[in-house]
Amino acid sequence: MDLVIYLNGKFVPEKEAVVSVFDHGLLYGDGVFEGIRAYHNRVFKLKEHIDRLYYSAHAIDLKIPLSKEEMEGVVLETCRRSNVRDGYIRLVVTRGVGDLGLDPRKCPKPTIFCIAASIQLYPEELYKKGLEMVTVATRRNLPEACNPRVKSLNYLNNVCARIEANLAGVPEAVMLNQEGYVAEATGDNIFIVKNKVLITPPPSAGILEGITRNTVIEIAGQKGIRVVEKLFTRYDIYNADECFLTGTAAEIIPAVKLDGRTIGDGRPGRMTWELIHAFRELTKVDGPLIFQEEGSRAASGLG
Ligand code: PXG
Repeated sequence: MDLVIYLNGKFVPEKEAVVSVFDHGLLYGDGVFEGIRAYHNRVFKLKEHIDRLYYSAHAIDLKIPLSKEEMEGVVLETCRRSNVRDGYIRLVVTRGVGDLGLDPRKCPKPTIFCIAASIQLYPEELYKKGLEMVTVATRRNLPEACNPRVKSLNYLNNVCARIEANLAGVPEAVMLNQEGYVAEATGDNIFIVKNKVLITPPPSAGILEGITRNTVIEIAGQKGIRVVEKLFTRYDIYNADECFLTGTAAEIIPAVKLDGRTIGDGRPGRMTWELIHAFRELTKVDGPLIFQEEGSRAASGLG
C-alpha cells in the first residue's frame, strides 16, 4: 500500500511528498526531527517525543507554527491515513525553503512532514545473542558546537561513526565524548550493569537524552533497581556484568562484546532480559490510541 504523508498541512500520496532543493533541512541540515514508534494501536511516548521536538526546535531558534496538541494530531492522523497500528513514525521540521545562503532569516516558513511506515527491526536472533561493538575514533559532537541534546538533522557525526563500525564488520559503534568518556552509540543510548546497579552516562556527557533511555530508568526505578547516571570509560564496559543499548528503533538490545573484549559471560544478562520484558509490556498500554476501537469507545463513553 502506498503511504499517505503529511506535508505542510496536507495529506498527500507518497509520490507527491517532495520537498524543495532550496529547503535548508537539505542544504544545511537545519532542522529537527523525531523517530517515534506505534505499538498495538497506540503511539508510544507521544507526549515525550513532541516535547523533545519542541525543545530541540527552541534550542535552534526554530519556531514551529503548530501547537503541541496540533502536532500530536498530525502524528495520529498520519498513522490512520497510512493504516499503521504498529510501525515507525518520522516527524521532521526543517527551517524551510530559503536561498543558497545559510542565513535562516531567509526561510519564512518551516517545512513540516510526517511519515508513518513499517519498520525493519534488527533480527530477533540479535536480541537473543547480543551484538558486538567497536569504539570508534569519531568523537561525539562538542556540546558547545553542535549540541548532541538537540535532535537535529545534522547526523553526519553519527553517520561517520557508523561507517567506522561498518568497516570493522560490526553492527554498532561506541562513541566517546571529547574527554574520552563513553557517550552513546550511533543512534542509541548505552547502559551497563555492574553489581546489580544500572549505570548510564548523564545528559551532560554530550548525549541525546533518549526517550527509551528515560523509559528504562523509569521502569528500573519501579522494579527497585538502583540507577546511577555517571561518566564511565571503555574499561567499565569491558568489565561490566551486562551491557545494552536503547533506542526507539532498537528498543533494548543486549551488547556482548566491545573491541574484542567479552562483556560479562558473553550472553545477554538477566537484568537486560527483565527490562526488555517490562518494556514490551509497557508498549501495550502507553500512549494515545490511533484508531478508537469499539471496546475503548464504549469504555470512554464515546460510543
Ligand atoms: N542517541 C542518538 C544519537 C539517537 O539518534 C537515541 C540516542 C535514542 O533515543 P530515543 O529517544 O529513540 O530512545 C537516538 C535516536 C537509526 C536512527 O537509524 C536512530 C535514531 C534516530 C534516527 C535514526 O538507527 N535514534
